[in-house]
Amino acid sequence: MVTILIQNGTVVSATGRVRADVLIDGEIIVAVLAPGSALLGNDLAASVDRVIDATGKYVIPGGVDAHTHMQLPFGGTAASDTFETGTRAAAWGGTTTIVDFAVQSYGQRVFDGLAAWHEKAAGNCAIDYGFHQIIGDLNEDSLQAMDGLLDEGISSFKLFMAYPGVFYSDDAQILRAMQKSAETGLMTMMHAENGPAIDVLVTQLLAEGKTDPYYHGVARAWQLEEEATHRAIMLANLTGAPLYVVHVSAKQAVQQIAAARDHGQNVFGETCPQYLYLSLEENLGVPGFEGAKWVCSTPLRSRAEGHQDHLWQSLRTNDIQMVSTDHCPFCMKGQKELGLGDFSKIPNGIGSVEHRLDLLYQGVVNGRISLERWVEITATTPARMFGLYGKKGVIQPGADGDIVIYDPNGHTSIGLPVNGNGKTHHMNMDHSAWEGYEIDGHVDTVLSRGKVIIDDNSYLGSTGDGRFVKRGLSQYLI
Ligand code: DUC
Ligand code: ZN
Ligand code: ZN
Repeated sequence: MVTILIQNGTVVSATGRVRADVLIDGEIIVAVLAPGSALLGNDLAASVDRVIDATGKYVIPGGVDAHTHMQLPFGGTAASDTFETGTRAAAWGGTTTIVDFAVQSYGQRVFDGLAAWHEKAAGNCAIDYGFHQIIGDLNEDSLQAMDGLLDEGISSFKLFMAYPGVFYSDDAQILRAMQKSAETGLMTMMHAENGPAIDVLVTQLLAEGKTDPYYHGVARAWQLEEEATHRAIMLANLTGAPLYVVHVSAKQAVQQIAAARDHGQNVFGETCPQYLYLSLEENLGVPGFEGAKWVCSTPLRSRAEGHQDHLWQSLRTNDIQMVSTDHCPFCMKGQKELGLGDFSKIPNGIGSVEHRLDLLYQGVVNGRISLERWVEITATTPARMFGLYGKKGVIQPGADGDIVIYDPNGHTSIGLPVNGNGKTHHMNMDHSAWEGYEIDGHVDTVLSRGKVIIDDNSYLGSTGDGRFVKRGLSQYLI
């Protein structure tokens, strides 16, 4: 077994920062030592296989991105990152665990959908991965199958109040699923937008000749996110289900979540980097078809209305608990282009799995969140929220050796070509939603279960390094 000592760094956790050395034996962290400690001998550095000098750098738990969609069939095409390309890109950005969404499509049995997802991922991932279960056809058989999810290591399921005819669940179905959630402890994850109302607006806008990507944002109005979020919260209140609202973008939806939390309800909220930085006016609304790069749902919101500032603030005050990417990349060519002349046919999704840690670190530099909160919202809370904590999301003895060495004096130009191949990132996309973003920090070294997979701007891992991780129940529930 290889032993590694990470020396002279500042170990940052959700609760503080401390100068400490980290000892890894094989796949596991075995000690966090005061610098110079002789507890394990007078010259520990000489007795290990490798010493990594982290002087002047942060040593943080590997990122946990709890919302990705690798190779998701969607909008007449499929998300362009495979488990292989997407998890490798994640590793480049310091994420060492993803939780992807296994899909039960309409007419399919839950466990057939799950098996298909295992087949896509097994042997292909660069980092560890778990699954949530999308329930796309909520019938008696699905409800019964949900009883078996926890044994499969799946402690959460996602429902959609949007996308009628695809993934949509009506209120009666949601109520039944939430009763199951309350009974089993499985977390209900909700895509909270009023899909039937959105579809009316889409039809009307198209009939008026309003076909540009901008109108995607108009049709998916914040009122329809707030309304669905409120409805989901009330159904969760009635049933006692724990509720996690995904990809929150409207400040009014945040206010609904905050109010429910203030009343003591087990309600949690996630936002994504795109809702913190990008906007309806500056991105979705750029003239012509270019705005298609930023078509995602929920949509980017108006900066003039203050959603972005509100989201940053709610991250600081814990009205929103964590940040995932909703990584769902599509190329412009052949994919986003499906919606030329009809915004409703643009596949929904943005690719960010590689940039989450960097983009959120820029929030530290810009004074939006503290260093500790950065670790909390990108690693520790996602691990606790989805039953991975102890192994993931923390640097402590017994945890997996998933560690990022982050250089606050480094720099990352998201818009510059890497590896001389003209691409601006490692995701399998022909553009970047983040072109031109400059980050005052850099992911230097990434360890996944004790193996150095990124170092000195090189990828040193292998396809298949990543393993499926069975998850327990959320550690936020009493
Ligand atoms: N939103 C997206 O942007 N893409 C995939 C599914 C979703 O809900
Ligand atoms: Zn969604
Ligand atoms: Zn999603």
